Amino acid sequence: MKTQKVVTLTQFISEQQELNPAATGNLTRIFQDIILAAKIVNRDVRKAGLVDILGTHGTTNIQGEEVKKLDVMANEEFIAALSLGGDCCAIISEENEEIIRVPNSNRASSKYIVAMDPLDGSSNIDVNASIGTIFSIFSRISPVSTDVTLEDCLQKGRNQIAAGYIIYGSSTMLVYTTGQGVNGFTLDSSIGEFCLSHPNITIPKNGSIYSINEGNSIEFSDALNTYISYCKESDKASNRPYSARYIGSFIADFHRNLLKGGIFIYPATLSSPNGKLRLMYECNPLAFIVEQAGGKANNGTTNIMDIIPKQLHQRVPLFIGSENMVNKAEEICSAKPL
Ligand code: AHM
Ligand code: MG
Repeated sequence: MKTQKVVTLTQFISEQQELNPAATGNLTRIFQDIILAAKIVNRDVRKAGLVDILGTHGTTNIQGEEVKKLDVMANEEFIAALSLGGDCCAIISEENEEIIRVPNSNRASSKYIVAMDPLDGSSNIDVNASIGTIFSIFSRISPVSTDVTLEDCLQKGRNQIAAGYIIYGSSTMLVYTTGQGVNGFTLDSSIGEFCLSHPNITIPKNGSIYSINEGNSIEFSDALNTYISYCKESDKASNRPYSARYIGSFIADFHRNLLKGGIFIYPATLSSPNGKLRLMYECNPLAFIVEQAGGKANNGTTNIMDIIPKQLHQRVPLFIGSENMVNKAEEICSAKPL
């Protein structure tokens, strides 16, 4: 019987590091922190359906401990793992208004800043749909011996050193890039390891899925509604009409479109002119991944990773996915802007 070689995420990262003579190993260590937190959050997410049995948020469970909401728990797990590791000096989290400055992060290796959405799509927990963690890693600009500044944290997406996400779906996967392609690892819970399952992920240049909350179309620009009508037209050559697929959990919608080809849009609307999704820890990391996979992400006109952030929790409109689909949406939308 032929046995297949299993490559774990830890092995894969170490091998990648050995190929890079300039690597110091610090990034590898920060990944270890993220992997540990991901496994803990995965364990908690898998117990989500038992919340009613074990206690709900604000109550105590059968062990007499206070039960926290899953997104609060995930935030605490990631902050704890990143703070203990010693290579991260600051964290930007969707759950925290301010920069989290990691105490005692004055080691020479403590140069990384991590921006994260610890549990995206958390409104889907109650209905057992996929949710995810998104992360983006970049280096501070100021010297390590000084306090981390706002300028260190407000860097454009082009400066990302690594980015990734964990999807807690029918299986749990970690997908990441360090700028040398995109690889996906599935958690084998029997051995507690993420194993390489999706090497060198590429997104098809053309897809046949469009993902947008069309219920808001009364608030969309005329140009965007023209693009949506385009998606529904019949044209065999371009695979139209496209299929509409929208779960309302960004990672789940993104992951499907990454593997199958498609476009995800969270646009500007009349009541939310900057859209809903956050630049630093939702749009930038997935823009890095999609670009590394051969796709594209913009805000309708500008590449997401070229946007200079002005605020930690800044929102931006987002068009992301298969390159030709994003180009077409841009072409139609730029003809008739909002
Ligand atoms: P969250 O960070 O509060 O979970 O919100 C982000 C989520 C995304 O996962 C998803 O794409 C979007 O909100 C769905 O929004 P809407 O319900 O407006 O379509
Ligand atoms: Mg979110």
